[in-house]
Amino acid sequence: MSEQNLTIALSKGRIFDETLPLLAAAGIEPVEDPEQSRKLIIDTNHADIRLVIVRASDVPTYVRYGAADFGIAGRDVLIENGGEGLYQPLDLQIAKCRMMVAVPQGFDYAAASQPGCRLRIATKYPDIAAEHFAAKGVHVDIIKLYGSMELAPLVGLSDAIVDLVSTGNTLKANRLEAVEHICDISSRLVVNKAALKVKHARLQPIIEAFAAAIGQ
Ligand code: PRT
Ligand code: MG
Repeated sequence: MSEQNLTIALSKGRIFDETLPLLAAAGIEPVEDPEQSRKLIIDTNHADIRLVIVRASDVPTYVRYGAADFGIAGRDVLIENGGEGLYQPLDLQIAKCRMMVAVPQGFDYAAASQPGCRLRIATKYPDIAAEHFAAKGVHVDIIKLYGSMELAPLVGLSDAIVDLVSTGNTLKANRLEAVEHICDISSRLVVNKAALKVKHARLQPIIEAFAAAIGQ
């Protein structure tokens, strides 16, 4: 009986907000708003479906180990922290943004990023950054940060940053400009592979409702 309960891993904020309409399309409604509650386990209108609220970058871990049956994670997190071992049936087209290189306004990035040049890059995404610059033949010293990347070039920690940009307001407020597009990012449905088999009858209608809600 109990193995037919469902646990869904979500992060607070934009992913939670943009997931609500998809959950609603599958008939699932959280009984509490995680922004208002300190609870990390949120019940839903179904006695056997619950949400667990975790850090965005921890969603794949909860799902991989089966602590959650499925979750929603940004492509940035899946590339950088690993989507291996997870079934990824749908790109949900939510929490969309772009992975960009940004520099202080006026910095001559074209000259500084010629093949053979060396740049200091601050980022939360060292693997994505390393791969991008390796493909350009630019040498990089990568400085791993956990947040507020925009500060690094302003105080001389790095020449440039690799970070997510959506409106561009954060860059603008810090007198930075995006100079290169690395890739588009959106969030994906990630499902535990064992759960997909054992709980197929429960999971399949939810996956189908999500797909229908995004027009796929
Ligand atoms: O915040 P926390 O450190 O807990 O974790 P997180 O930043 O990984 O989580 P969260 O909830 O902020 O983001 C979850 C997911 O949303 C990310 O993994 C991305 O896939 C996606 N997403 C979409 C974004 C953005 N847009 C975004 N704009 N994640 C972060 N940002 C940040 C960006 O890093 C920058 O600091 O917002 C700032 C830029 O925004 P604009 O609108 O000023 O350009
Ligand atoms: Mg954040």
